[in-house]
Amino acid sequence: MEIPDMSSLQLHSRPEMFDFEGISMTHFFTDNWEKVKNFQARPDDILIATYPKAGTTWVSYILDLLYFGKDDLERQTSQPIYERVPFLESCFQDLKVIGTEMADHLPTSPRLIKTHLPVQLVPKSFWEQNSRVVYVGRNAKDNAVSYFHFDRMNKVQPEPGDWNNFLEKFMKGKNVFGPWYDHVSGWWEKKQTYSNLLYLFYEDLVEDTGREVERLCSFLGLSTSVEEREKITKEVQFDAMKQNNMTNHVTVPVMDFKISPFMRKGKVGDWKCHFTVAQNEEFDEVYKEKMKNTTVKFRTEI
Ligand code: PPS
Repeated sequence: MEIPDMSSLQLHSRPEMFDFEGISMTHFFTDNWEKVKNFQARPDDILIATYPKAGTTWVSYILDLLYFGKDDLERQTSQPIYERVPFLESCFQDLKVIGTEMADHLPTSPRLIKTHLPVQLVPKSFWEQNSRVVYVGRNAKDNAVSYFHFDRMNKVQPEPGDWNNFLEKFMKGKNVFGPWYDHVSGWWEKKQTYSNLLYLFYEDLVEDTGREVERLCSFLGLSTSVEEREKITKEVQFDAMKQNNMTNHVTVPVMDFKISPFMRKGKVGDWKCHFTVAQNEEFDEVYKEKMKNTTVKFRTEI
């Protein structure tokens, strides 16, 4: 695999966040907006939608193995997952990563496409084409911890500050891709009227990956054999994906693994190692208020 030349990438400073249609964003996700907005989805596309750090890579890899795992060894050994599953709104010109172009040039079908957009910003052709959508949600506390470590190590994300600072921002919804609360509840609402949407939970995937793989197969209408499903379930376990250079993101030049690995812990409940008692109490208060109008429920431990 070709590693992009970094010499031209302007990384003297982290990107600024600004308000974009009511959502905090950096220019990396808005520079290509006209093309994103007018993206032509296809009826057999599968959109993998998540708030950042909720299990995107995990579900992307599961879907990739379900569709392309058996027949294409070359794909599995030489193409990192972020090339197989383009990140629709991303636009890193210097890295030659432009999500819409990568999606348009995918040679295989169905196309698997990743997005972190809140539901109201998803290109309308996905709804018009009745494309299938797999949403993954993760409890807010673990999601916040994972996002904090990601912002520390990923040089194209805004500086997170210290943990307390980051958590304050998270509670105010001032993270790239906006408030976690609105993201998970907006997509949950969508599910009530759009039947081609499967809403998965990271905690369920950790609890019983095989069961969730089966759930995915049934949603997608795949008749994958039990043996094949068991094989895939093994291949997508945290330790296997952490060892696998096609899924662990070691090839991403803007990530500093000396600060934190991409495949960090993969646990439910790691928030307990980060939240103080006071932070937890404040977080619970804010959570109650922000989530009072939605029925979606998360587990912070299993
Ligand atoms: S991103 O950057 O938004 O695409 O990140 P994303 O892939 O959504 O989330 C990364 C977190 O998911 C964890 N992960 C897993 N956990 C358990 N099992 C498997 N197989 C797995 N694969 C990825 C990854 O470790 C990140 O969570 P943390 O809590 O930081 O470890």
